[in-house]
Amino acid sequence: MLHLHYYATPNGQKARIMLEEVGLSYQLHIVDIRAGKNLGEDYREFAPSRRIPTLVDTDGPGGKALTIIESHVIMTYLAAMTNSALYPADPTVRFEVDQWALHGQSTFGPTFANVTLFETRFPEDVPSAKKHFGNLGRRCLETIELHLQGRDYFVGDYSIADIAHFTWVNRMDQANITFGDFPNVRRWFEKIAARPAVQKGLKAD
Ligand SMILES: N[C@@H](CCC(=O)N[C@@H](CS)C(=O)NCC(=O)O)C(=O)O
Repeated sequence: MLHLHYYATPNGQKARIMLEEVGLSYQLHIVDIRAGKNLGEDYREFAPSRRIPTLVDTDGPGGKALTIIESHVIMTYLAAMTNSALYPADPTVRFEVDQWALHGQSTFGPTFANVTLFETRFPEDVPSAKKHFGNLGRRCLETIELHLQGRDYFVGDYSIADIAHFTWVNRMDQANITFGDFPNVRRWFEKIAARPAVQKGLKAD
């Protein structure tokens, strides 16, 4: 049985969207990070980073329970379980998917997390941080706007590289950024947002 420890944030939603896309059944455990429920010893016992998402497969490889942190690894684990085309097996294509998936995970996502913090979360107004991260956020959007020119998805067909960016673009309003200058990003976003699995994977409960 798969257990997803989850809260409806961009990283949590990536794992849940992937579960919905591959069609495996799972039990959802809401970890209210706003109330610090992730910081208790009971959660640390199996989630060393004390963050969400965490996936527990009670029937992991060799019949042993396996715990996985990091949304990228959760997505690739689920793809491996199901031979999913969302993480293509062809080494060249996989290299490209990894490249863009990690751009989403380690460049785009953390930048947008910072833009959101300074734009709409922190009570203090810190103009220099807003300017710095706002510029970085726009650069990230310019990167994907150019890449998506003439493409439906990041690499060939829909893949985990798209999911890795989608959940952050979905929260762009919280970063006070609009689609205005980014028509390719809007077109790509709307196509993915229409997927039933994505709509289920974004849910809060
Ligand atoms: N790189 C990790 C990031 C996980 C992460 O930062 N999760 C956030 C929510 S989006 C969290 O649990 N924050 C609560 C905390 O750090 O206390 C992943 O992709 O899974």
